[in-house]
Amino acid sequence: MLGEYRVSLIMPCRNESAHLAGLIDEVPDFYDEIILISNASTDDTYEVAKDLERRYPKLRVLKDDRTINGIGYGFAHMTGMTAARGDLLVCSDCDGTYPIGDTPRIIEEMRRRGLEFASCTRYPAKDIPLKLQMGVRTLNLEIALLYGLRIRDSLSGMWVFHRSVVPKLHLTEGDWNLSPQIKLNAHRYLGDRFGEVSIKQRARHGDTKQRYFETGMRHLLWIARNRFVQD
Ligand SMILES: Nc1nc2c(ncn2[C@@H]2O[C@H](COP(=O)(O)OP(=O)(O)OP(=O)(O)O)[C@@H](O)[C@H]2O)c(=O)[nH]1
Ligand SMILES: [Mg+2]
Repeated sequence: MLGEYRVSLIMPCRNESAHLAGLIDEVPDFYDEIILISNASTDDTYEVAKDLERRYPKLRVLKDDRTINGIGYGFAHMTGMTAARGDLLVCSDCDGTYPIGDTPRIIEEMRRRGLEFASCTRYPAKDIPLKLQMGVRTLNLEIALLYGLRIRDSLSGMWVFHRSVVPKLHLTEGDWNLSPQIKLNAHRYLGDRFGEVSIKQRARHGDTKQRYFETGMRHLLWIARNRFVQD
């Protein structure tokens, strides 16, 4: 609990079995439930998570193996949001990069600024590789030009929001494009009640499997197409 709020942590995971136990062990006590959604894992992520579920009463392990071009990040998040029972939802990667312990500070800032949805921005940051920074900046610029929305981190994977907001977000994207979609729709449907809150990213547990260039190009095209199909 945080004040009057029950808090759910939602984390999609694919092939993260090696560090799941450490990650779950470090989840702060204020979370009332932890929802892990394995998606098309080819290692023993699901089995390891199910084993942890027996030891951690707050942990709920789900499976959603739907994919688009091999990716199911968006499907996993949507499944997690539907299953969540908390008043406040915190979505994050399960690779240790996002500071899930910062939620009390983030909620305090949301309260102060009257936000219903906070996207947690990693930028400006000096320690993120330049090629990733350039990719995110390019997408930020595209969003500013096409949608008139000035945003610092179009690809942040950590969001904090009230559960009542979920139906207003009109999420549909099952692949990585859920990430820009959730921010664009939050801005579109919530207006000033959407905002960014600063966080500091940490080093990833395990090796990355992300295809940065390919994923970036898919985002670039999706953001443009979405602008012209949405009205
Ligand atoms: N459900 C689902 N989750 C995925 C998929 N690919 C990766 N994930 C998970 O989604 C989160 C984000 O994926 P990452 O591989 O960390 O991608 P990234 O954050 O863009 O890149 P790095 O952190 O630099 O590797 C992680 O928790 C992954 O385990 C997928 O296709 N489906
Ligand atoms: Mg990550």
